[in-house]
Amino acid sequence: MPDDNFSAMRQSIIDGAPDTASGLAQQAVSAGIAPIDAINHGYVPGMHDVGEQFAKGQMYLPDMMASAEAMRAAMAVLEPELKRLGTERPMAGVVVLGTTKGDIHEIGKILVGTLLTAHGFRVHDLGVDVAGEKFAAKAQELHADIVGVSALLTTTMRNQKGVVEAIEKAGLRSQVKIMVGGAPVTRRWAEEIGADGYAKDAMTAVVLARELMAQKTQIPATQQT
Ligand code: HCB
Repeated sequence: MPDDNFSAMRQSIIDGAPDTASGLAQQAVSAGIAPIDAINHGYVPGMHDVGEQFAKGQMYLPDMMASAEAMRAAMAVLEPELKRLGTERPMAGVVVLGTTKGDIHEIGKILVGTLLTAHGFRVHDLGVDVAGEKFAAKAQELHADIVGVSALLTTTMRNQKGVVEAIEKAGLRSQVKIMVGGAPVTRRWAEEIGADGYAKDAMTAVVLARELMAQKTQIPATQQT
């Protein structure tokens, strides 16, 4: 796809224009463009520009909300395409996903869920503003392999630790792998709170989820003959 189209996608997010964002996504699908390329090269860079402009005081909250709306409009077109790919694959594992307590950012989490689904994972999305106990209860109910926790605010990333603790408290820690992500989150933070891994973006989350599944099925060296 020409770079012009990716630029137009990016601009549709900056402009907070849902109709344009969705129209461009439809064009991309009709042209046989991989949805993940449209997301990675078009729409996500637009969200990053919006974040930077907001941080510099060049954009206000209603603009940021309009941009989020445009992102959702594009995702509504691209998500079914990505999910269709997932149904053609064997089940890779069960993932419970959510944004941590106090935090309503959901775009990144939705993207992670969509890509995991596209790669054969069965994903249960708990939504936003989710307490640790709720993650633990759902993980128990679904016999989840992995819990994925998103946090976009420096004030809410500490609640990721609360999720790790809730899973420990529920006695599930040996069965459930925990991965964390979100703009302020780092690998170091993941280690500090006792999570099993950190992913910087949705595709890395898929790679990490596969690694965590492989770790789960590995026989500990002490039990090998
Ligand atoms: Co929001 N917001 N926001 N916001 N927001 C951020 C996050 C700031 C960085 C903007 C800034 O100042 N530069 C900032 C946080 C500063 C900080 O804490 N250090 C901020 C702020 C301050 C706020 C409010 C407090 C503003 C206010 O009210 N004054 C408020 C908080 C409300 C709350 O949560 N309690 C707020 C509100 C909003 C909305 C509602 C307007 C809107 C969210 C709409 C929605 O999601 N439905 C919004 C948005 C859109 C943003 C920015 C612009 C974009 C976030 C986004 O969608 N990024 C963001 C700026 C930024 O992040 N640069 C800004 C795109 C996605 C694709 O990236 O990082 O979310 P991602 O996800 C990646 C990656 O991290 C990873 O994979 C994803 C896909 O590639 N990943 C995981 C994510 N979760 C994972 C979990 C895993 O297990 C594994 C990988």
